[in-house]
Amino acid sequence: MQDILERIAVCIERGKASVQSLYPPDMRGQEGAGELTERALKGGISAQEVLNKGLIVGMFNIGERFSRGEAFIPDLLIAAQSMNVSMELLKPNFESGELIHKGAFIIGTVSGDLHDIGKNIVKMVIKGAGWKVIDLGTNASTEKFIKAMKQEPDALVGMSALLTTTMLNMEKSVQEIHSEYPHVKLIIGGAPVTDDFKEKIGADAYFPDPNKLVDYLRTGN
Ligand code: B1M
Repeated sequence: MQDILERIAVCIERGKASVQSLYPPDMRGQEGAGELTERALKGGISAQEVLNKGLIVGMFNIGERFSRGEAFIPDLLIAAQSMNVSMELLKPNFESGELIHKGAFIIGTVSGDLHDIGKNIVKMVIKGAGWKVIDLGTNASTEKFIKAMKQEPDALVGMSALLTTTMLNMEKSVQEIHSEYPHVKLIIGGAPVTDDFKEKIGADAYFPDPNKLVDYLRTGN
């Protein structure tokens, strides 16, 4: 079964979404991320394990190759497409949560940032934990967050950033929102974000992964 998770990771890394995908040519006719994800779930591997040991590993690997100049933007894009195919299949396992909402959670990727895979995973897990999620998408400006907050005054607000450059926009959004709405809980995350950064910009909480965020939502600390 370990083997199937490794194969999923390779499919994500190489952008092999399904058996029909023509790319990459050396994998033509082989099962892709979609078929392998379905098979892993049917074989009893949990959605969480498929996510952590298959999808996220594949994405990490393509990111490393991109850093070394061995992969390029189109490679990242087809990896992201394959990831989305698998995530759609995992979704029902995460979102089978309760119908009564525990509260509202506004989430968006900050201004200037187009990365949404991590944000979408966080959204999926929080929804599964019984929260109503208002998704502002990517490139979400401070104004967009504030507009959503006016519609959901009791909501917690989550921001994701994947670029060191857009962390500066996150800082700006956190400070602008907190100066006008000091009571609103602002939660931040994303690969380059740290606890020190949270302290520096005055956000209320930082979580490296959605599960820790869900613990916080459940327990309040
Ligand atoms: Co880009 N990219 N990218 N990219 N990309 C990174 C982030 C990079 C690290 C790659 C690299 O150099 N190794 C690098 C950033 C370097 C830096 O800033 N220091 C980078 C760059 C440079 C860029 C461009 C500038 C490239 C260019 O144009 N020259 C460009 C920027 C575009 C823009 O945003 N304005 C760009 C573009 C893209 C694509 C569009 C091609 C594509 C995104 C597609 C999409 O998202 N729909 C893409 C991708 C796929 C990546 C990598 C390979 C993968 C990102 C990802 O999805 N990771 C990435 C390299 C990497 O991360 N290894 C890279 C998987 C995801 C599950 O993890 O998002 O961290 P993550 O989310 C995690 C946690 O962080 C946490 O939970 C998630 C699940 O565990 N989390 C939260 C996230 N948000 C949270 C919020 C919370 C709590 C937890 O509370 C609210």
